[in-house]
Amino acid sequence: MVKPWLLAVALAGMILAGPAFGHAKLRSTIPAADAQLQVAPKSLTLNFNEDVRLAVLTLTADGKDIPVTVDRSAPASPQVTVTLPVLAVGKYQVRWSALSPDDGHVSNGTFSFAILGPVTAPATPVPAAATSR
Ligand SMILES: [Cu+2]
Repeated sequence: MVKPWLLAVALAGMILAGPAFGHAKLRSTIPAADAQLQVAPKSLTLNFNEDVRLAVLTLTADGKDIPVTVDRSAPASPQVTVTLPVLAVGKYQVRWSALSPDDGHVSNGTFSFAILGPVTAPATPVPAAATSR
């Protein structure tokens, strides 16, 4: 007779061993989901639990699509970063879809973040040589 706790341990072990069989899971993002930002982010980073190829990434603000370029030829990686255009104050929704090259599975999800402002132009560091006194 198998003791219930032993079964639970065995199940937990199977779940922990899961990544080899599972779909790519989004672990974290920069900016984080539901972040309230003072400054517009210049890029968006998605961290997954395994190598992925980003298939789709759409950014919408108030129902309007913000064009974002996804490099689909980039090598599979657990971390994917896309460059963002200059973003205004507002609420943004990110919709992503990622392919796991290992098993061909696609996972997807959405998250949002907000830029509260004030939004200044992207801070471009002044080249040291250009500052004259
Ligand atoms: Cu899978």
